[in-house]
Amino acid sequence: MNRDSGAFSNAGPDAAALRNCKASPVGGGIELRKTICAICNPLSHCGIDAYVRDGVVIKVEGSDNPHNGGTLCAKGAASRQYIYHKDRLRTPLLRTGEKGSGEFWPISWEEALDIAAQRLNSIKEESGAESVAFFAGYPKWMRPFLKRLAHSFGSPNYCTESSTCSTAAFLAAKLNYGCFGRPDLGNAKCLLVWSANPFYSNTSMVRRLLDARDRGLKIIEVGPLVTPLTRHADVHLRIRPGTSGALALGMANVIIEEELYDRDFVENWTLGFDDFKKYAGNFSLERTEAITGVPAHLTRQAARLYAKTRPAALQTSASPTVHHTNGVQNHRALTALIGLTGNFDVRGGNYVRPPAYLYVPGPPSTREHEYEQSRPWSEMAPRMGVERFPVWSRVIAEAQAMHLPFQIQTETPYPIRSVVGFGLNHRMWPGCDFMYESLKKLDFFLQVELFMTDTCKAADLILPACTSFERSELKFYPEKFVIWTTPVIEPLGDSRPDATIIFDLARRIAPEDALLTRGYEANVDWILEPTGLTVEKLKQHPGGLSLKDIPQVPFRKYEKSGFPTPSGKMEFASTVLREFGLDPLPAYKEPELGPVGRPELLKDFPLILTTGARLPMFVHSRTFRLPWTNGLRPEPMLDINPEDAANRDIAQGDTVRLSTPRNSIEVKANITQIVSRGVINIYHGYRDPEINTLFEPDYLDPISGFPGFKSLLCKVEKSI
Ligand SMILES: Nc1nc2c(c(=O)[nH]1)N[C@H]1C(S)=C(S)[C@@H](COP(=O)(O)OP(=O)(O)OC[C@H]3O[C@@H](n4cnc5c(=O)[nH]c(N)nc54)[C@H](O)[C@@H]3O)O[C@H]1N2
Ligand SMILES: Nc1nc2c(c(=O)[nH]1)N[C@H]1C(S)=C(S)[C@@H](COP(=O)(O)OP(=O)(O)OC[C@H]3O[C@@H](n4cnc5c(=O)[nH]c(N)nc54)[C@H](O)[C@@H]3O)O[C@H]1N2
Ligand code: SF4
Ligand SMILES: [Mo]
Repeated sequence: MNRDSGAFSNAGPDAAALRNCKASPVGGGIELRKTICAICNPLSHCGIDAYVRDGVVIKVEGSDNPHNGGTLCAKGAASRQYIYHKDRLRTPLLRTGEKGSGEFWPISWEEALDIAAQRLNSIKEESGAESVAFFAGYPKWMRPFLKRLAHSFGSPNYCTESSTCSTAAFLAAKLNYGCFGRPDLGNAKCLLVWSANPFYSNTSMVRRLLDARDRGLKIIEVGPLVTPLTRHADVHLRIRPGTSGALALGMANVIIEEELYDRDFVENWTLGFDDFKKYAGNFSLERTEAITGVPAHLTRQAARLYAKTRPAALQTSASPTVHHTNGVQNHRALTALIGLTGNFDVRGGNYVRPPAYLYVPGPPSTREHEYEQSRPWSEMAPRMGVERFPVWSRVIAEAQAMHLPFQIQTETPYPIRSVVGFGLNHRMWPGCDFMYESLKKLDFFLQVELFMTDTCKAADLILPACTSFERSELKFYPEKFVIWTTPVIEPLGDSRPDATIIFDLARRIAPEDALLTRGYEANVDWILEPTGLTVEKLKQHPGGLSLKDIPQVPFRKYEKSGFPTPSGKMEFASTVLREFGLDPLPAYKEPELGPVGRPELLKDFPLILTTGARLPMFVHSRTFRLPWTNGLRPEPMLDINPEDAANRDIAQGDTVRLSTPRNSIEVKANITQIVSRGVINIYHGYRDPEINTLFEPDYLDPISGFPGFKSLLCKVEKSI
């Protein structure tokens, strides 16, 4: 297929050409300094050339970092607006008014750290260390240090934004395989993209994807929305939100019936295949079509294409398939297709590589996970939510943050009296008003943030953090590249890097941890030890270092050591789920508040709401405040199909009321074919209206605790 030469063109400059075409003059007091952008996720973190004059960033460009090769997205291009925004916190602030009033008084760092230590240590003494929860929001770079701090303080309650992102997908993959394999895109001949839209959510992958397409890669896309990927796809399976499990079982049924599966792998390396085969047999193409809305012939075509084109890889997403009340089982069903077709840990399939650092696959491997867990679980109180989400607690080494507001409110089995939040955004939670009220109930809420957000207003003490431009951090890239960044400017005002704050707190609240008290760089050196790298060595390469002579990780590692599951095999029938009395097969259940799950609601709420499909210019709550990015969509909008709009007399740009059984909000209508009839799509994270008030706080998958953000009955009416 010919690629358009428009917005998604792959014709990026190579590194040498890039160096020659730099427009910005260097000299005359302008210096070029290298750093990374950390506005979006750690699989991106593009290299940046920052032009600095008189200690101020005056311009940014994409650097020759092999990951982004000179490119930046709209958000990264707006970095100056992010760094210098008027809402940036510049000094520690102590609450003086009522909680929520936003009245604070500036104090010094010494005072602030002493107050924090005094409050945290006395709550620990009175109620136990577990009554302090530590939380990291979407920012991730401080996580290993924060987790260690929590454990060394004595609290098992370290949790993160990943309680709504990626971890449920990881959990599902772990139940099936014990580990997780990413697509080996460079060698795949077919890519099954199951609910991911890299054109918006992972732009640095797009060049590689289009290169592979030029080499003849077949693409199958699964997802309810039309995306920029759709025009590159050979088949698009446009499912009803929340029905991935049924579609995957329907595809598995075709693959098994037509004997397209990998008999050798299935016979030697799997557990529960016969039961799986029998169960999948219930998902005839007709029944699958009735559930998912995908025409039978397309499901068959996709199943054949994926199973017959070897090797084939599955690209899953961190969130859309698990943002449902049936998410884990759906995700298990679709990742089962990898083993069924013999594409697990093979060249061009889903390739398992040990983690390097912070979600980036290696090699080399660091000691990140060993570092984080400074105290065994057995020496701490049970984690919050362990009874409610026992499977999560067995498999995932964090607490489930969706339970946090419940335990603050009920104080059962023990009270949570304090939260130490790094970038905590209450609007991330379903029923975010309930989360906000819960935060206000705390005895001591310490928030470390870049900006004065609404969540900050519920805090007792706010500490100002700084951006990636103002700090040093360790960053590995899958392209065998590593960088220890040097701050390109001084931290704004009195702000400090999160890591500095953590190590300063550690000296006051975890003084017996001999490693933590040695400070940031010594801790990074400890983590780096198996790689042979040190911070000192990395400092000699301020632009980053290419890692040479790293041996290739072998394929089919299970042939040597088995799968890291209880049975040592890939588990179509999960031993862990069986142990907890749950269905061991990836059984399909309807989304709870869906047209089949709750037919009695259909009369009043006839549409299906899916929230949070990514937009290229926004990252959750972060970039709404930047003029360049916000200018691309100045007002919140919901996407509605032309027929649904016409039936409701709604015209483009009309103000409409979007309601669920819990709440309703007003927003503008965007009439578009990207959603099918019956589906409403809206971005999340807006300050006003608050999308997540539409969800009950307990609208959660009982296995993972993940919110059902992407399937919920709703209605839309024209506002009068
Ligand atoms: N309805 C709906 N809700 C969703 C989703 C959805 O699809 N639909 N998606 C879910 C998913 S997958 C995710 S990942 C979450 C997003 O989770 P959130 O944690 O809400 O993400 P952000 O808004 O990006 O970041 C939170 C805060 O971190 C602050 N911050 C940024 N950088 C730093 C830093 O370096 N240090 C510190 N201390 N703070 C910093 C930002 O200013 C921001 O206020 O939302 C979830 N919520
Ligand atoms: N620009 C930008 N990039 C981001 C982020 C951001 O906020 N902005 N957030 C980052 C984060 S935290 C995450 S988790 C990732 C997520 O990013 P992606 O993995 O790309 O996920 P989405 O864009 O939410 O959704 C991708 C597609 O999933 C499909 N989908 C929606 N509902 C369903 C469903 O019920 N079933 C199936 N099978 N498919 C469905 C839709 O068709 C949608 O186009 O993006 C990361 N990158
Ligand atoms: S926001 Fe854009 S420039 Fe920054 S890391 Fe993400 S993709 Fe790269
Ligand atoms: Mo996410």
